[in-house]
Amino acid sequence: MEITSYRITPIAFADPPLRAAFGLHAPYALRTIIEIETDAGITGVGETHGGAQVVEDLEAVRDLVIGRDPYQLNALEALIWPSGDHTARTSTPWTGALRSPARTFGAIEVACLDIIGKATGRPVCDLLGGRVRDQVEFSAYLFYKHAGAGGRFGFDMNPAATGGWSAALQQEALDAEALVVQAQAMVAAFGFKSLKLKAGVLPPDEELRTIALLRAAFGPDVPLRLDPNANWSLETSQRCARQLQGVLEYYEDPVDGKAAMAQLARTVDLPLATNMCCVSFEDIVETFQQGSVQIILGDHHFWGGLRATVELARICRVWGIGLSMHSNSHLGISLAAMTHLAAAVPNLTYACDTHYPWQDEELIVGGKLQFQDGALAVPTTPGLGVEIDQTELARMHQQYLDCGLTHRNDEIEMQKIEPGWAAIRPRF
Ligand code: GKR
Ligand code: MG
Repeated sequence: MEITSYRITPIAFADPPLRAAFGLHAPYALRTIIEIETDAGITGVGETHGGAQVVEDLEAVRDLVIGRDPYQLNALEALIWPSGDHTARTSTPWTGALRSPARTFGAIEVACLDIIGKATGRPVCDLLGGRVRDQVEFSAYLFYKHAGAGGRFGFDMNPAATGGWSAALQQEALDAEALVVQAQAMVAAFGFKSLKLKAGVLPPDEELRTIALLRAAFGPDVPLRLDPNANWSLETSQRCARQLQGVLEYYEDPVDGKAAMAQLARTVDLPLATNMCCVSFEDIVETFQQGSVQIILGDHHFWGGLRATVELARICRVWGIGLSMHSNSHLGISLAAMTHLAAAVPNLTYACDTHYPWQDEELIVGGKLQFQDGALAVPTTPGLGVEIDQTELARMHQQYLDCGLTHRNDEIEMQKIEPGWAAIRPRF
């Protein structure tokens, strides 16, 4: 089989004004869609991070992809990997310094696995060794936020006119009480059984109060996670840990960097997790030797694809490190890939992160994937099990062109509502 066409389409979709350590989400989130066609008439799809640099990286390997056999992933990886600068890392504040060839190859690999699955009549999880579970559990991802749901019309909608999750999607949530209302709406709509709070936004005591109210509202059987995205000093992290001990399932990236996380690990009795200080295979030795974390949030979008993340899982298993899954704003192609991956990794025992409930738009045929009791059923159809609605893809591409955003910059967005705001870390 031979790859005959390679299409890269940048898209934008409405994203609510969510807050994190880095500032404020823009009214649109950016992603990139990959479509690979073969001479067998089979097309595979993939989804990855968005923006001009991502598109440029994917376009740079066009000649390496065209004419290749999609089954020969090792050869393709060996070609793509050295094509990028090995020492230069693409740095995003929310995930740390990433290897851009890993991201580029990962996106192409997913599309190739979709092709192989369709050609062999097998779901992608079967190509990763087969499912160990039929349902993949996801966690509620809670954000402090401003009013509105993003996009052009988000700020004009009236929350009182809609109900349930649609209202919560619009509603401001800038204190502990409002966050609990958001959590209740999300759990009622999607059935999630664990909760993650995006922290590093409000003064730490308010975030601790939020955790206390969540615990009171949901009880001790609902695991809670807290992620300040390295916006707390070591002292703040230690002080807060004393109150979070016995309450959190894990404490995600309170401080910045492997060394500070290791120092924290020595003084607190809470499992530490990361998607910031260990984001590539090159980080593993130092992270594990220093004892910086007990859990890694894997993500096939930057670890180098689905197969690479399966390899990461085995390394974690050998070292006794737990595995969870990271997410950024994304649509259904990514969610389908995450679900196949989670289905095939025995030691992915934590409910996966997903931003998906925050996205109202979708470009897969049939509309949004549906959670049942906080979980997604692992697809049984060939490939990823999702197809692109070309009309929606074209619309979201136009939205990308019209919105004028070429990369995510939460600091600039924050300055629009708070002039002079700077993304200083640690803030607290
Ligand atoms: O979307 O603001 C956000 C999150 O903070 C995201 O950028 C992070 O990558 O979800 C993330 C995390 O650190 O877990
Ligand atoms: Mg995180």
